[in-house]
Amino acid sequence: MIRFLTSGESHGKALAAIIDGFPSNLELDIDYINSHLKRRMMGYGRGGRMKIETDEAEFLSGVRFGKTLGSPITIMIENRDWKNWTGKMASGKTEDQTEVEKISVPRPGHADLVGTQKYAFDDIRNSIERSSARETAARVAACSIARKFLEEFGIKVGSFVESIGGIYPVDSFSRKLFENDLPQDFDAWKLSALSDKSEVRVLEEEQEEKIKSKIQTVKKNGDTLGGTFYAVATGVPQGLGSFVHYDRKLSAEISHSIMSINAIKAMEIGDGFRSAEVFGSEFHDEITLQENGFSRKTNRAGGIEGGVSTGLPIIVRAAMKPIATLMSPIGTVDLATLREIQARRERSDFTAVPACAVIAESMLAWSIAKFFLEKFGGDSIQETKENFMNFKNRDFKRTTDNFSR
Ligand code: EPS
Repeated sequence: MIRFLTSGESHGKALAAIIDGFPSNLELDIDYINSHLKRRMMGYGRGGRMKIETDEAEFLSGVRFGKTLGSPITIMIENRDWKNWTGKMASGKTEDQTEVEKISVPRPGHADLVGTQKYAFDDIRNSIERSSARETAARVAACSIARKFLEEFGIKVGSFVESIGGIYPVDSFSRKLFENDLPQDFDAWKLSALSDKSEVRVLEEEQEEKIKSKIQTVKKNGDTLGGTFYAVATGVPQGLGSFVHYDRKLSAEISHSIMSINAIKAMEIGDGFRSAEVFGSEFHDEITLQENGFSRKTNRAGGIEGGVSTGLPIIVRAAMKPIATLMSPIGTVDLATLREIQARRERSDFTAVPACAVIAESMLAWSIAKFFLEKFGGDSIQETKENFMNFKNRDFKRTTDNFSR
């Protein structure tokens, strides 16, 4: 079983991740991880922090001469902003601690108040630091290993932004995904390559311009925007996950991963919400026979039936709420004076939907890798490959042999 933990505060010295359970001999270099960290930092509408950070990962353990050892992998990412925060984020009992201004005004929509109530803090800064989406840099680094692992089996993960601030594309690409109306050579990387070209990671130029101008207005007004995006995985074999238990359903595993991302308020798999409105005959994907296996005419199920992958692309859509830090703040209560006042202003992003889509790709890769390794196992990548090929070569025959014709 693979697992990972992250640690680190937003303005602390560094972020770290410990990743455990990947087989040995997986080729892994730091540039690969850094390339995904870079994608997470992009996006029109980010705040001043992104000018300070140029995230670079470093291996502290688990990798030797460019290959995994099978032992826990530790990755560290330094916070370049730390040098500006050493006093305010000191771990020792420093004498000037009393001079550090304590925050007593919680921002609505952030973890400020709930965190302060929960952990009995006397300074909201203590909540802000770990609840910040800065933590997702460590996740993207950790999940890059899952991504690289999946690549070995032809599984590709990508994403695109569907909307920001309610501005949707004219031509919905998601319909093409659901109707299986895709070019023969379609894969998730091609989708990401297209969206990565856009500063807001959308697929339409005209939509990009409209979104950028809305972000500019929002900046002027001291407001923020959320949005929706898709994360897609192609090349996933049939048979990952199971219907036998709630925690073995691939859909449940993926939902957990996506809903764990900061500021995500909703998600669906395939054409999930629309499924509630249409006839069964309009929704369910007809089964077809292909040369060496089964397929589906359409993919409204988003690649998962009964908690098990069907072999078609896995399609996830999620909604991110607007950033909770507002330059034109809304009402809150000062915990020190118990007066109702306006929330604090704090440096932040105006929108982070493009980055969030990259984080969702990463978490999707993690969930798929987790269930893939559960099915195929292996202590070394060679062993995993043997197990996988054995399954793949016999997949169709195994099913059909059981039926007499
Ligand atoms: C964040 C606030 C901003 C963001 C940060 C998430 O940081 P700061 O408070 O330092 O200006 O830039 O995101 C990142 C640092 C990052 O790497 O994504 C928040 O409050 O969640």
